[in-house]
Amino acid sequence: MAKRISLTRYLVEQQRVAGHIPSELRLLLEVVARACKSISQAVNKGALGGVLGSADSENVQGEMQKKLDIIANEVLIEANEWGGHLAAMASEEMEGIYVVPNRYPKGEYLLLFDPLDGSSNIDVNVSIGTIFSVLKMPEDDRGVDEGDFLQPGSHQVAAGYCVYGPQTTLVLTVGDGVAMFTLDREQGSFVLTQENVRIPEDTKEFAINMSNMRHWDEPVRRYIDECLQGKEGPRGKDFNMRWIASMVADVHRIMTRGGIFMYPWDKREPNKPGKLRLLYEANPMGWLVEQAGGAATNGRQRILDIQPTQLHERVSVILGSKNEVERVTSYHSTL
Ligand code: AHM
Ligand code: MG
Repeated sequence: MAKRISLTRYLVEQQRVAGHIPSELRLLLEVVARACKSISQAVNKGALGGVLGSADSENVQGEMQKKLDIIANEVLIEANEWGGHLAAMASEEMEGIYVVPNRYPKGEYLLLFDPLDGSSNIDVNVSIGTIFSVLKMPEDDRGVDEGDFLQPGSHQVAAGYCVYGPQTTLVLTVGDGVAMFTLDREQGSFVLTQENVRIPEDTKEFAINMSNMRHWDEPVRRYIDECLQGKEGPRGKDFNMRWIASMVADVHRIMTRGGIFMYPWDKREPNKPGKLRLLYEANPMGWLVEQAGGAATNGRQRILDIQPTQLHERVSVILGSKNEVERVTSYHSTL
C-alpha cells in the first residue's frame, strides 16, 4: 500500500530533514490548516448551518460582506492568536492590522489572508477558498505596526491557499516547490496527494472576465484578440476559455493543467491599479505559481518585486503558464 503522508509529517520532514522551516513556522502552518478545516466544515454545511447570505455590512474595500466572509475571518484569527507564533495578522475583511493581544506570547511572524476568496460564489455552491501569506517581522523591530506588513512578495516565507470545492485541497509552498494536500474527512487530516507541482509552460486556455473587454488596455485586448482568432490567427491554435470568478479555483486549475489568469487594470476605475489585492491575493498566488515553474507579473513588472505602500493595495494580475505570461508582458512594453 502506498505510504500516506499527512501534512504534519510533511512539515516535520521539511523542518527536520530538509531544514527549510523553523518549528515556529511549522506550528503556524498547522494552525492555518486546522482553521481551513473548520472553514471547510462551515462551507459544507451551507444553508443547513445558517451561514449563507449577506451579513449586512461592508468591508474596507466597500464590498458587501457575506456571513461566511466574517465567519472565516474569525476562525482564522481565533485559531492563530494564542499559539505564540505570530506578532500580528492582516485580512481583506479588516481595515487595520490585528495585533496579537498582550495576554498571549508574541512570535516573529506576520500572517496575511483573504479568509474567503470568491465571495460572489458562496451562495451559489461554486468553489471558493482561503488564500494566505506569511512574512517575518523586520529585524530589530520594537513593536509591530502596519508598516511591517509592507514587504515585497519576494520576502514571503510561506504561502498557500485552500480551495473548498468537490474536494478540499490545501496547496502550499515554503520555497521548495509546491505540494498539494487533500482533506480526508473521515480521518480529519490533510494528506499529501501531489509533490513538485509543475505548470506547463505553454497553454491553450485563458481565464479573464470577458464582460470587461471594452474597458481593457491595448496589450490585453491584443493578446485575447489573438487567442480568439484561433487556428486562423497569428497563434495558429484554438484557445479555450474558463472563468470561475474565484481566483483560488482559477489558479487551482492552472496549477493542475496550466493556463493563464488575468485580472488586469481597466478603464472602469482608472485610478485603481486593478481589482485584486497585492498582499494577500497576488503575492501568495504569484509565489506559488513561480514555485511551480510559472510566472506572475502586473504587465510591466514581476508581482513579487513590487514594493507595497498600502495594506489593501490593489494590483493588475497576469499569472500562469510561463510563455503566455511573458507574451502578455512583452505586449505591454511594445505598445
Ligand atoms: P473577493 O476577494 O471579494 O472574493 O474578490 C476577488 C475575486 C476573485 O476571486 C475573482 O478572480 C474576481 O474577484 C472575480 O471578479 P469579477 O466578479 O469581476 O469577475
Ligand atoms: Mg479575494
